[in-house]
Amino acid sequence: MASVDEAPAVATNGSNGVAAGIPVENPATGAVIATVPNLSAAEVAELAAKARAAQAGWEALGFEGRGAILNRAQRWVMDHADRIIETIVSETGKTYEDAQLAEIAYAGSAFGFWAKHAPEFLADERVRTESVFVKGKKLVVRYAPVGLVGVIGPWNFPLTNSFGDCIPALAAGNTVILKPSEVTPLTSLLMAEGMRECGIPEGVFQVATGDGETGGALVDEADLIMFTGSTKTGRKVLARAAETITPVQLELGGKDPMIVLRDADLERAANAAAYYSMNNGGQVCISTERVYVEAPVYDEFVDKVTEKVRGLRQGEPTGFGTVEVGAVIFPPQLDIVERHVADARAKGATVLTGGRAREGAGRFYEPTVLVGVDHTMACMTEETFGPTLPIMKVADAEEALRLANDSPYGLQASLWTKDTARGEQLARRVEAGAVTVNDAQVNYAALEVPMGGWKTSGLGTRHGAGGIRKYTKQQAILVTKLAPKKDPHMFPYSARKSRLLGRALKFLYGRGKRA
Ligand code: TXE
Repeated sequence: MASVDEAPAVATNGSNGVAAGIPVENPATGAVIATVPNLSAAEVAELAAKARAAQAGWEALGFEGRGAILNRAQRWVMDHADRIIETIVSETGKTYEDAQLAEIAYAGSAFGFWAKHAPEFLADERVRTESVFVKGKKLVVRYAPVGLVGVIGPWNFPLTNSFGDCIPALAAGNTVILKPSEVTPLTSLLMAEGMRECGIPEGVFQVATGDGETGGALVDEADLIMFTGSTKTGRKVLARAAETITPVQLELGGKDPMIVLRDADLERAANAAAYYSMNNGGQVCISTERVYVEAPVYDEFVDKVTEKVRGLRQGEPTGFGTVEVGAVIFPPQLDIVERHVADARAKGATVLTGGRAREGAGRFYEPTVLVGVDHTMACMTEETFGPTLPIMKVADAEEALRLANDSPYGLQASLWTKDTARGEQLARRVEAGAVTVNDAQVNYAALEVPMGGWKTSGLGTRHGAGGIRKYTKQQAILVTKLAPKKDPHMFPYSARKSRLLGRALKFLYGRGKRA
């Protein structure tokens, strides 16, 4: 298990002396706050051996035994919420509110949800077959844990997106190695401490701090990989997993469109546009990244949004209520945001507010509203993942839908209209894994419904029954109790038996009605 050296930061060698440590920075101040080991492939293999040794015992605890530990962890998160929030804020520079609402609330609810629903989602299923050849036999489908799950996480939500995916994997009876982003490893290490305090057996949950190579080594060791991050790295993970035929689940980038129709509640839509594009500094996989507004309400909507975004406070978060928009977590992300805004400006877009990096300590980009944009601009087609909101005027809903679907991504989308029945119909024409009407992002809190991307936004889903079954192998069990010494289809073959079977098949399926 990796551990953390608190500041003063010094290079920390992995136990094999293979790789140097990774400094962890507070993006809101620029200060280095800790250094964590950069685990080598050999060290990841050691963790994997420990995990494999622990798996059978963990599985044998059953849903009840595992659920008891997960429920204890739920209480632990609530009891230590302040410390967890401080840790998240220190390594991300996000606001206290972003850490509380999107991370503490999520972890709290997820521990309870999976402890409660794992037994139901993974219960043995008795199956009745339509096949006359198998009638009378007992058929059972069961869900067995895959064994060792490797979770590779990003930096935008160190608790929700990295640790959150470990919870259902553990509930299903797997052991887990979490490879957090090298940018934000401290929250995962804190959660490992919490899980130990809650009585999780040695080796069941481990954290492998390190960079992309550590992640690659985990792909080689695990029985299944749950990856959240960029589409580019997701492709690399898939390719590497192909070497060992390891299944991979991917939650990748997005370019979520917001479609504002002429009959929308403009005040609510404008508040939502400001919030869902700027919360977490716009570093949300399901952030509102582009807006299409029907011409008759375009000017009013733009005015409202611009006024709201202009009023947002930004800077180092020092407590609840201090700022609305925090730091840019990942250093190269600032370059991407700057490139998208510069590209838009060069092609004729107008910046109504923001439009530059903030000067002074820390890494910040001003909350930005862009208009006069179109699909020749990167800000409308590539994931920006920053506090920017490009707004485009469209003639009607048809044009908005066409442009919304003109993207390699398909994670989420939102539609804004008072005619909710029409909104629901239009939602079905959007190519995205989730579509919200008069809302955005909050579907993530409904752990009952699947969350996952279409197109290049991902493979598989989290949440819902599928969100835990993906961590299992299905096994079909057939049991024959009463049977003759020999079934009619067994050897020897005879022309008479085959003629009879032919007639029986014609009777059964000849008119297509019994299919
Ligand atoms: O992600 P990476 P980055 C998007 C966002 C951002 C971009 C890049 O657009 O600009 O991704 O972010 C590990 N084998 N999102 O560079 O590289 C890495 O160490 C195995 C969307 O941080 O995908 C980290 O733990 N693992 C997103 C994790 O992969 C490897 C959230 C993610 O890193 C690896 C964050 C390799 N070869 C960014 N290389 C979302 N969907 O929410 C790196 N890693």
